[in-house]
Amino acid sequence: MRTHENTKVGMIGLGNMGRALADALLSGGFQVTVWNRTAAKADPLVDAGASVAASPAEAAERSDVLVVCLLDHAATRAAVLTEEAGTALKGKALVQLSTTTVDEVEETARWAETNGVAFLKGAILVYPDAIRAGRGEILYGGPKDLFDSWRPLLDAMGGQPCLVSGRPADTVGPTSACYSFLYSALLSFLHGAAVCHRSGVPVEAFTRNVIEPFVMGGSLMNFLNSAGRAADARRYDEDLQATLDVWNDALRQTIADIEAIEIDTATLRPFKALLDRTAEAGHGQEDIAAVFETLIADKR
Ligand code: FVH
Repeated sequence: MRTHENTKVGMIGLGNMGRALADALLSGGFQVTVWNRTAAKADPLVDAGASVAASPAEAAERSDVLVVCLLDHAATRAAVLTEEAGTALKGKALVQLSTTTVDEVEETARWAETNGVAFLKGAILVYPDAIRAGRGEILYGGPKDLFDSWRPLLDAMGGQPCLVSGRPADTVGPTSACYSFLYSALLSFLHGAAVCHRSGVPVEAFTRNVIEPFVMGGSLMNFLNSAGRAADARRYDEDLQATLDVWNDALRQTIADIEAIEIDTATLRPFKALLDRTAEAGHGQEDIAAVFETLIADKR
């Protein structure tokens, strides 16, 4: 029976996220061997009980499973997808947590198969502090028996592992969808913060008095659930609360107001163009969720 204490984990990459993963594994009682291109980043982890390998292949040699969290696929290819590491990992497992594209996941999967290495692709959706606190969501793709057999390790790295598919590359779609939402939300928040700042409202007050009740009070989820149901059904005329034309006119006024105080509206103009195109396509008197039809119809 594999226990935390007798499971040897190799951790490749000690950037902001890799260090958090290594911290979480050490806190979970695993035996951790680390490698990083810039060796000094390993020092605090050695103080916390990790040992250091001279190369990724040596970390693989000394481990049952290798967890990779490097900048990208190019770094992974250079450091991990080598003949030496392949030989050292034969019969063991690789967990790739770096952000990569579908083609790159498939290249890693081919490398793993060629070398007799079991492979899980993971996609991290949270900041390092959430991983350390055990409330970090990570999506996984790979064989279910592999996911299940490494579950204690995956639980230790953030506490919220979720298997989305038996195919490693299938993690990329939901991850891109989540990042698309996150980038829009974060950049839109910063845009709102800039508008408040220019209007003399402290960003902290905007966050506390406007955004927090909107998010925590459930209004945002109401908007999202309603739009999601309409998109899934592809029906935009049921339970109509506000027409797309009304949303579009309010956006026109919002852009004019924000331009008047000389804050850039670059984040809003693509949304206006999307609403205009959706209205031109005949959805003006329907729900704003009809934008979904424009998005799946073309790539302009
Ligand atoms: N940090 C986060 O919150 C996000 C959450 C969402 C998912 N990401 C992904 O995690 C991967 C690593 O991100 P990171 O934040 O840890 O990134 P850095 O702190 O910049 O560390 C990068 C590590 O990669 C090493 N590295 C870079 N290039 C190479 C190379 N050519 N050969 C070997 N190693 C390389 C770098 O080494 P060093 O600069 O310390 O020597 C770091 O270990 C990433 O895919 C995010 O999208 C994190």
